[in-house]
Amino acid sequence: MTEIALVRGDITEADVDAVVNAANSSLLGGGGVDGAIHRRGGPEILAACRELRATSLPDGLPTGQAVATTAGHLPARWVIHTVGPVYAKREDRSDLLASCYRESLRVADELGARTVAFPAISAGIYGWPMDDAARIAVTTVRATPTDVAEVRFVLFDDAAHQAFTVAAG
Ligand code: AR6
Repeated sequence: MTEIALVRGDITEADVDAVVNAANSSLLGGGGVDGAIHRRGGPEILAACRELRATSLPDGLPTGQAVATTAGHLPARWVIHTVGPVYAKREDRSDLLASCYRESLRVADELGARTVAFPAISAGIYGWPMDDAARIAVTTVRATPTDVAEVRFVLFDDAAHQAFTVAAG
C-alpha cells in the first residue's frame, strides 16, 4: 500500500530517495522546478543529462516518459526526470500527464526507491489548471501498482496544496 503525503515546500529540500523533475524534452534545464533542481543539485545532474542525450536519448525524452540520473548535491539519491504535456484547451492530453506519474513510479521501482517526491507536473509553465492536474496526479498514483512506500507531493504554494488536498479527498 502506497502512502500519499501532501506537504507545502521546496522539492529540492525533500529528504526522499528520489525527487521527480518536471523537465522538458531537451533534459538540458529550464525554469520552475527544473531550474531549481539543477541550481541546487549542481552540475553533476546536467552532466548526466548530457550523457543521456549523447547515448540513449539523442532526440530527447518524449512527453510522458521518465528517466533517472544522479541527484548531485540534493538530499535525494536520484532525480527522475519526466516531461509533462503542455496544457491544450482543445485536446485532451490527460493520459500523457498520467503517464508521467506511472512512468516515474516504474523508474522508481527499477531503482529500488521507497520514497518519492513529486511536484505538480505541468501545472506551472506548461499551464495545466491546478485542480485538474492535482486530480490526475492523485488518481494515477492511487491506481498504479508500485513498491514505493511513500509518494510525497511537494507543493510550492497554498493554492497547489489546497487543490491536492481536495483531490486526495
Ligand atoms: N518545489 C516544488 N514545486 C515547485 C518548485 C519547487 N522548487 N518550483 C516550482 N514549483 P513548473 P511544468 C511548482 O513550471 O509546468 C521548465 O522550464 C510550480 O509552482 O516547474 O511541468 C521545464 O524545463 C508548479 O505548481 O513545471 C519545462 O520547460 C509546479 O511546480 C517546463 O518548465 C510545476 O511547475 C515544465 O513546466
